[in-house]
Amino acid sequence: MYQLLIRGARVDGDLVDVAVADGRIAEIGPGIAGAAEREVQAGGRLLSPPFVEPHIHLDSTLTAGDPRPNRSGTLFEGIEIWSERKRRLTREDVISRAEELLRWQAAQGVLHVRTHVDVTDPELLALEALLELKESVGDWMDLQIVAFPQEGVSSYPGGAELLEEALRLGADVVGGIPHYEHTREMGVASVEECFRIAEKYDRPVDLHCDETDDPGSRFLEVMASEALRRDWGPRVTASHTTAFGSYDDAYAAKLMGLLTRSRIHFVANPLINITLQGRFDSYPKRRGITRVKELWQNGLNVALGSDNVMDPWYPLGTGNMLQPAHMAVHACHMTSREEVEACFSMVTRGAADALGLQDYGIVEGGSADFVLVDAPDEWEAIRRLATTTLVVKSGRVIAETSPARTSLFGESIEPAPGGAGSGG
Ligand code: 17E
Ligand code: FE2
Repeated sequence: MYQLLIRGARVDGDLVDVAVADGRIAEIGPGIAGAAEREVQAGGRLLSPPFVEPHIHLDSTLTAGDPRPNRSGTLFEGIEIWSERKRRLTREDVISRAEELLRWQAAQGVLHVRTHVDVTDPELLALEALLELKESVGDWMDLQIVAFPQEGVSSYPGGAELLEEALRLGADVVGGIPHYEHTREMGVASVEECFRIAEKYDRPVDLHCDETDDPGSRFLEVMASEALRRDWGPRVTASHTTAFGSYDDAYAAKLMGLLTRSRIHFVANPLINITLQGRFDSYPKRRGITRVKELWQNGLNVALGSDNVMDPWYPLGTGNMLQPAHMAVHACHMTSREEVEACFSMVTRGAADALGLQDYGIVEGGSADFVLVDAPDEWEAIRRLATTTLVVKSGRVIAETSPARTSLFGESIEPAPGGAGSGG
């Protein structure tokens, strides 16, 4: 007796059944015989490994408008507003908002989340709250916590000590923000300090890096060089790197050579990058997004994150990973079939790789973590911003959603005349 049997799902283009026993995938293949405690007719829907959120700020989520909206729409005003809101944080406030967002994400098929948490706070209150939350949601959500010094490592009084204390308390990843430090030299020093702490506590590094339109912001080269020197590429992530979209092509070509040798990971946050950047431009207005397409074409791993949901930096969002994927298709010119499929991978497999996840994917013997999406393939999932109808964690169905069904003049109508993915 299987725990769960999914019938007629699309896996890597094949129509198969997937049988689950003891929380693991027991068998994948056509027409599996046998009974199960629960059988689900997938109707040809895409069965994907779970969505992975590689970059979000759970300490600030669901505070939009409090104490005031971000009128300029810039990163800097967002940091000022957050700095005010931060003084009023309580353990209950952080836990309830962060948990609410994790529940939204789990309901939409996200089972792994890497959150940044601001540690430029002498009390480390949000960090302690999220460490507690990480334990209490562990049954259904795999949470990684990045110690993120929002107001600087070198520039904030005691910033380096607070960052190190966060690692001592149990943060999983070392964060940083070199472009926000007072001077170029302090930025370089902060990157070196982040790597020193990461080495000492044997933790990965994930820095907010060059999140600006200033083409003079060149800390990515410092990160890549530090990673290369230690042969640490796979445990280093450069988040945002929006200035890379403003570098001239001669410098970009040199940098790309260093990046491919370093093998570090990238996280772009297209919803937020396209909203926060370009705010100091008149026209033409820059897109303010890193070179997602070129990084991907050069074989580097790129993941896409939400970054923010309803906070001082971004007033919208639901935590649905198809939204940043959809935005990347547009803002990064990823419109061919292969490119759209790559954008889907950037919120699943690519994000899992950036987070260093083991035991991820639809394989016999692997953990039974997967989702059913109301579309026949990845292209259609993004095109339709399709509903995730079923979320399975360790063989247990934890969320179910009925997709919207529409009739026009009394007859049912689908957003996909012609069926599976006619585009590309
Ligand atoms: N803080 C920061 O420095 N950059 C961001 N994109 C967010 C917070 C959301
Ligand atoms: Fe961020």
